[in-house]
Amino acid sequence: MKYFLLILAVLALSCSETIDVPDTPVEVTSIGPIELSAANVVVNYTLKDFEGDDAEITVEICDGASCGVAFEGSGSDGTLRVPTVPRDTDVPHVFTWDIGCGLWLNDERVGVDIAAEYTVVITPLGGEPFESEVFVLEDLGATSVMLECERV
Ligand SMILES: [Ca+2]
Repeated sequence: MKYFLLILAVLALSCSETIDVPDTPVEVTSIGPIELSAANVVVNYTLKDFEGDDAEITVEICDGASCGVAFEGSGSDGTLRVPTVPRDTDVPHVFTWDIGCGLWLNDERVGVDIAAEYTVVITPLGGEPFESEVFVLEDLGATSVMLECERV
């Protein structure tokens, strides 16, 4: 009996070791195309994770000087529990940015400039930031009329 318990203890120890397999962080593997749809900028992007873990992402809009968190619009895949299955493949997702509601910068909502050069930066929790090509809202077809926030 004593040996049996000893074997169980050894088995339990070796099992707990297998839990320490390192987790690979979620990767953003592409951003684009970036398009306009109604009052939203539609940001297509892909995520990849070796284990197929759900991702938590932060989506920021940067103008070269500062970055603010994009105000999420309708039809977006969200920023929490974003799926990355099938594992180890580029999984397509969509984030929609309500440009009328603008950005969160230092806990304040700030409006955007339709003529400014912006990039989208997506950062997965525990992973590396990925920056898009530069885009200009006006070039996507945005007008100043669209810069109204109906939800705040
Ligand atoms: Ca992972």
